[in-house]
Amino acid sequence: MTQRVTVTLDDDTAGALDAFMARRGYANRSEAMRDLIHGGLARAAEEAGDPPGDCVAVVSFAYDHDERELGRRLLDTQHAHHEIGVATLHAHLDAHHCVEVALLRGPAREVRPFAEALIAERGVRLGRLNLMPAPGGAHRHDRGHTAEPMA
Ligand code: NI
Repeated sequence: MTQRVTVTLDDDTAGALDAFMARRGYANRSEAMRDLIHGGLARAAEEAGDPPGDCVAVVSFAYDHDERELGRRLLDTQHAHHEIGVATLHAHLDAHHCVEVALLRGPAREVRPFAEALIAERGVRLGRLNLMPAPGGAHRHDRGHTAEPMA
């Protein structure tokens, strides 16, 4: 189901919208405005607090491979939170610089502090956290709880 909403924009705002669409490659205004509305609503939801159920989070950051013990500290921190880590992508950008993307899933009260701690590590730069409610809501954390012990 969709609804048609008519919006009146002053010329400056319409011009800014057209410039935004040109920069991002949008073909029509409805699509651009939908994305802008979704972005604004997501920010508003974030200001209102984290979702009560599970969330999915993408943490991205860059760091200097030469920073003393940093790679090791990041790895240790992630192992200590293995139950909310889903996947990690690491790329060696050049001889010194790494970029990492960690995908997390779990209760926001666990995911957010962990993500913020990663970003706050000394030597970590350009840290960004994108946290969203998990599609499908709560998720049973049965990994590691129901598995038979390894022989
Ligand atoms: Ni690397």
